[in-house]
Amino acid sequence: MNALTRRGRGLLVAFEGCDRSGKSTQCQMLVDYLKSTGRDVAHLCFPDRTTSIGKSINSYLQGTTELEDHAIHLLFSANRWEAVPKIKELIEKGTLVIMDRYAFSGVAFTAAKKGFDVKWCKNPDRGLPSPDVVFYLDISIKDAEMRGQFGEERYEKAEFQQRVADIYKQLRSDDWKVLDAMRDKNDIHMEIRSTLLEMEELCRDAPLKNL
Ligand code: T5A
Ligand code: NA
Repeated sequence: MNALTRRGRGLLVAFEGCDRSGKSTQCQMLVDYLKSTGRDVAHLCFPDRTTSIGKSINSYLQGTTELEDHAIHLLFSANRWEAVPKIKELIEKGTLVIMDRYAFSGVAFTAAKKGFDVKWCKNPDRGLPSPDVVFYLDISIKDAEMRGQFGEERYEKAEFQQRVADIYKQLRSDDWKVLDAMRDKNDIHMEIRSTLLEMEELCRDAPLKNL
């Protein structure tokens, strides 16, 4: 039997990277592929702009409202915490949970602001389910800027994105798979697929950890 169709706990997978690195493209390709194999899969996005907290985040990102920097950081974290019961339930029933951004985005984007350190930024997310694997789409800010619509939302400025990239570098650990985001999207997808198979084999009998 293919490892991706075997029963057991689900796998928690996160995609991270600077804006326009191709996260949503790869999440969608992976979700479509897994569905085509008959696999039970859930696709989550953070921020989840559909909840009441998410609606406040959305208007902040679009520049319609202003929020104090600590306050918006806590809202991004709260927006993940409100999804935890669902994430745990999905993982327990064997679902592969694919997340477009997660806590590392929260840390990287706030710590890139003046007056914030990584340690403070990590605190509100402590205790969240830890992803089994983080796919980091690595792109230079110059290349990201060449892609569509860079510059429309609040954080989409080259200088700020460079600081975000520097913080992501500090956050990387051994469970991160760093992918060259400038390759053809199908090549990136194939690498993600094969890593996922390996990870599922490794994590099947281990409990989900916490951040
Ligand atoms: N944020 C988020 C915080 O500050 N704190 C937090 O806690 C969280 C969770 C919104 C903002 O919120 C911040 C970070 C963000 O600034 P979002 O909703 O994820 O986050 O942002 P979006 O604007 O939706 O998405 P991104 O800008 O991050 O883009 P993606 O998803 O990385 O890129 P994608 O897939 O949309 O692709 C961008 C373009 O590149 C092309 C695509 O077709 C598209 O045109 N492309 C490729 N081109 C060539 N080769 C490839 N391999 C390509 N892959 C994609
Ligand atoms: Na996206």
